[in-house]
Amino acid sequence: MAGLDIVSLGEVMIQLNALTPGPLRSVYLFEKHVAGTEANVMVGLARLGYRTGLITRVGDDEFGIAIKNTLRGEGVDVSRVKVDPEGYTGVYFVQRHYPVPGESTVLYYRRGSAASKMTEDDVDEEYIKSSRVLHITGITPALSRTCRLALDKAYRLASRNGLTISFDTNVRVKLWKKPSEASQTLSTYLKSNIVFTCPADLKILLPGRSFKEAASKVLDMGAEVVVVKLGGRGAYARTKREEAQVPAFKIPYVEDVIGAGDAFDAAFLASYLRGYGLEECLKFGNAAGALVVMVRGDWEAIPTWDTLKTFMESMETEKLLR
Ligand code: KDG
Repeated sequence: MAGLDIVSLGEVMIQLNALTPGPLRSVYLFEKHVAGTEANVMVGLARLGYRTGLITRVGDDEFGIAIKNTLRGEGVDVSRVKVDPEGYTGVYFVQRHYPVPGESTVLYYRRGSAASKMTEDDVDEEYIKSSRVLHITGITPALSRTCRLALDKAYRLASRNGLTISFDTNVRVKLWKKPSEASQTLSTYLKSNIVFTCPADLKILLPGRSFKEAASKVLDMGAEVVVVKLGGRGAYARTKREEAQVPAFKIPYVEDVIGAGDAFDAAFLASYLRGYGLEECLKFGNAAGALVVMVRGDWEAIPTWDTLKTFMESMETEKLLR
């Protein structure tokens, strides 16, 4: 099997994104996208020159075909995307700019989906071993008990075979019975090598601390790098030796913020693996996130290195003109 750089495991869905802002009850037109946090990151890293692969299950339906074709078309290895003859592909809707301007909310139709039926048998050691990095998120263990076991197996195999593990906390409160269930389950993964998170997730996972205090606690738990995404306020990262914080790029409008965090992860990881310093990695992450929030869809606007450069140079020029 050809070697991979980064492998991931998680659900990919069909996203129906509202064409107009406002409450979904009064939205009449939707645009179809393929999306899912782990897939978004794998597409992003593929655009940035890495060989990526995804372990998942899709339904034996038109949406499953769309997902497989899209991932394959974006250069993600789909040899471990199983078509489940019994399951169906999950779907979710995106409501934009309502009730909070600039924010998006989701409505899921995914319980019992093909991906939620993944088991440990979906994860094989040869595939994990063929990669240098395992990227996982806090969404997969929220899908079902068998998904959690599958994720744990991937985590164990990655540790045993010396892969770098990257974990995005991605606490989706709608998928957990209560916040304490999320914090108990996800604490195991906080000792991954690279941890991506945000202040809202840290409040649930490590309550009663500022985000900087919580980041330092995550380092104590075993992480090597902790990255806190601050949305419109930029991003912060720290290791045992250094810390860095950079502001967000000032962009003219926000179309849909969903997927920005994944674009950030992809660009941060891509630059971190290339050996850039923390501050540079944060800037690349912010740039990728900024590009994604200006369009609907999670990954369509994730940049290549050339696009990143063009965008960042244009932002510099913009600053000089101000
Ligand atoms: O990060 C974006 C994801 O949250 C979105 O694509 C949907 O993967 C998704 C999920 O499970 O919420």
